[in-house]
Amino acid sequence: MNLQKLNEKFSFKNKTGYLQIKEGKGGISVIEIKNNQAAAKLSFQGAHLLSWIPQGEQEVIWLSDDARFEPGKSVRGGIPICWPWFGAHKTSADYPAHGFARTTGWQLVNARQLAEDETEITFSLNTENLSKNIQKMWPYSTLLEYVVTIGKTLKLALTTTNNSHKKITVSEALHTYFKVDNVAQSKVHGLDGISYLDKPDDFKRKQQQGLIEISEEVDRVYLNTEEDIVIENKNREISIKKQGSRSTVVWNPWKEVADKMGDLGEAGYLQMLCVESANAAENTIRLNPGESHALNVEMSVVTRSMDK
Ligand code: TA6
Repeated sequence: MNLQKLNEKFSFKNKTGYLQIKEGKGGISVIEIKNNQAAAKLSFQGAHLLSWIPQGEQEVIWLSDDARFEPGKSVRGGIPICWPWFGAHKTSADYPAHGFARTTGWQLVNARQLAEDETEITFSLNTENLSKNIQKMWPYSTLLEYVVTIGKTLKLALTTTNNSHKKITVSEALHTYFKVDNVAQSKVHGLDGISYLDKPDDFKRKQQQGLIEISEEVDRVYLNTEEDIVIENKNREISIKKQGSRSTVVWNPWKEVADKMGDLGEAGYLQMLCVESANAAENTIRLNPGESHALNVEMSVVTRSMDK
């Protein structure tokens, strides 16, 4: 559907806010949303949330200054949807890391204002409608629905429905890049005592001792945990609550890896911290024909005045 038709169908503007659809960088359509509680931006490619600014707060989501917006290319920052596999594909090294959902065009199904003045966006991705190349990688008819509710909190609901006649296994992550003043002064609460796979140390299984602090590359898949997470950074706390997610991934590339990646911008790695609500490794999801699974996340932010 072209921009004009999309706006005829979904855009609105009233005293409490607006929703409009514009052509973004790389010719990729972007939804811009504003209501009394927050502002947000989402890309049609990957149903990729690019920005969320609650009223009275600073931007919560980090987006690289050097992010590349090209059809089929993943964007460095925001909330990429890793699906139907997390990380490298188990058997085919030439398949895209983190699956194909984040680099594919999604359908906008609905956009509406809710009673509490939040804005609810619904995207869907039906693998039956995707390219032959993707269907070769994923030959199972699967429907993905993603409902994003933008307000004082940010609610994300990613639901996978197996419409095929075979059992499917899915690993997934809402790969959120949070914006922090200085990652070296951040503390991640909620994972003390939890086992994790330590990617930089050959995925060795270890146990978290206390808070997570970042002073080098950190790339860990915490397992069998539904714990709430709090990212503490200077005078701001970002809270992440989840349901239907048994893994939490914590990642910061630090300087050497960031420089090699080439799209994190000048010292961008110091302003970002990924805390990802996921189902990965031994927490992979198995769905029989007709079954569904929902991964739900709700984020909120509190900024304390510095003079306390
Ligand atoms: O979630 C952490 C991670 O798996 C890291 O290992 C790193 O690869 C990161 O995702 C970014 O992956 P991408 O494919 O977006 O460059």
